Amino acid sequence: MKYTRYLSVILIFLFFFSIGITKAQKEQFIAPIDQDGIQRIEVLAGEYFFNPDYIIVKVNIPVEIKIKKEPSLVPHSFVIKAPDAGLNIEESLSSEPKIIKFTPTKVGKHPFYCDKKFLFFKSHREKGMEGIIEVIEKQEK
Ligand SMILES: [Cu+2]
Repeated sequence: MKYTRYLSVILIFLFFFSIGITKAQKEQFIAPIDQDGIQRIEVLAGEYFFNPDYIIVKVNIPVEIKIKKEPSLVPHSFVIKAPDAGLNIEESLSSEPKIIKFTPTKVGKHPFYCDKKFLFFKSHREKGMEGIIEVIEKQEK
């Protein structure tokens, strides 16, 4: 009987945990494919966020991310470390838009983030400057 009590405690915990996950879920942005066959996205970086912060792209189609930061003295960067998926990016950002080009070669979810950190303070990533690039299959029609 003890066992079932433990089990129900775990189930209740999982239930509330999953509600938490749903709430924390980021708004997904699906990159449109332009006439020239490039998936283009515009991203804004600031203290301490990326907008959008959940980007969906299709595999094996070139991507261009036009990214800039809000005018401020705080430096920011855009980093993705997923070389096995064709994503190996490390760019410092300015308030002039920069275009980051890559072609994702593998389906999956990859975190992107800002790797800046000031002295002993929390890193920008810890303060929320991170997001996900999700690479999905092309849906043929
Ligand atoms: Cu930053």
